[in-house]
Amino acid sequence: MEGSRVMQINWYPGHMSKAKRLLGEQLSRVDVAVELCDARLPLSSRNPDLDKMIGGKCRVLLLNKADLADPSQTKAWLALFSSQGIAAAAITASSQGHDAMRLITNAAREAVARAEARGIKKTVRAMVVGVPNVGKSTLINRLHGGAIAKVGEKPGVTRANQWVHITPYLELLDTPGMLWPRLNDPLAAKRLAYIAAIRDEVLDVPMLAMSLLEDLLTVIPRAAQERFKLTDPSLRGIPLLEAVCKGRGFLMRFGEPDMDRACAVILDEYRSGKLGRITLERA
Ligand SMILES: Nc1nc2c(ncn2[C@@H]2O[C@H](COP(=O)(O)OP(=O)(O)OP(=O)(O)O)[C@@H](O)[C@H]2O)c(=O)[nH]1
Ligand SMILES: [Mg+2]
Repeated sequence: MEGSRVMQINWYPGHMSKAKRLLGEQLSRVDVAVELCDARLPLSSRNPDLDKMIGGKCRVLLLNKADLADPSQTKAWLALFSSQGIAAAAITASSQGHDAMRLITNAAREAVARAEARGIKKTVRAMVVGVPNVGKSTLINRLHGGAIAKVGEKPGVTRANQWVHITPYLELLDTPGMLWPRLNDPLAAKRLAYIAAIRDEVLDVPMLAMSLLEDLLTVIPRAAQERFKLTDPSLRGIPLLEAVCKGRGFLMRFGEPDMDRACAVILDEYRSGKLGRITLERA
């Protein structure tokens, strides 16, 4: 561990390239593309290629996990997307789905009307895409009204495409989470790791936790100092982690700091919202 600046993310996602090929194929067959991003990272958790891949198709953007993001920042992001002509809404898929449903229905309105003009009652097909762990399957379960798609707090839970009937006239396609060339951007990659869009197993966890805590000390200094019982806000690197161990009592048998425990707690408490509602990217 030499400091967050040199953190390497070794990420060889075997099923990702297959997912990308399937995404392209499926996009040509659906009426609407539903893009989920994480409301805490509205920039880094979006796919820069999706515009190209979707072409002229209807699309909606859902900023999920809004319950974990700063509401005023979410509002600012929505205003920005609206000014760019993107139909977007902030949602908390784990507790409600009607805003998502409204947006999807709206996006499909023209296709439905065209079919109706030909005397056909159309079944709208929409595909749900986004980075791993953003809540795609959770949203589908919410709209379906039951646990039809597997969800989990780790990335890479959904391994294959799955069509789910929401109503007789709406079907949603659940897809495996995709990481895209964002990983070429080390800052975006690091932030995606903070929100567990990248598996911890392929990461240098101590480096990641240290870097997250350093970022939190910049974004929410008081809350972070309080939560981790830090008395010297200028600490960085290993001494910072040691201070967390001391402050929170993460000590081993002979009093040495339990660094692994401190790292796990830093990541877990940020991810579960215990430090408050924090948006890491400003609109
Ligand atoms: N706090 C919060 N947690 C959520 C929300 N939506 C989903 N989650 C949680 O996020 C985790 C990932 O959810 P999934 O639905 O499996 O995510 P996914 O996008 O399908 O992930 P992959 O299939 O791995 O690509 C689960 O632990 C969910 O409970 C939300 O709106 N708020
Ligand atoms: Mg899934």
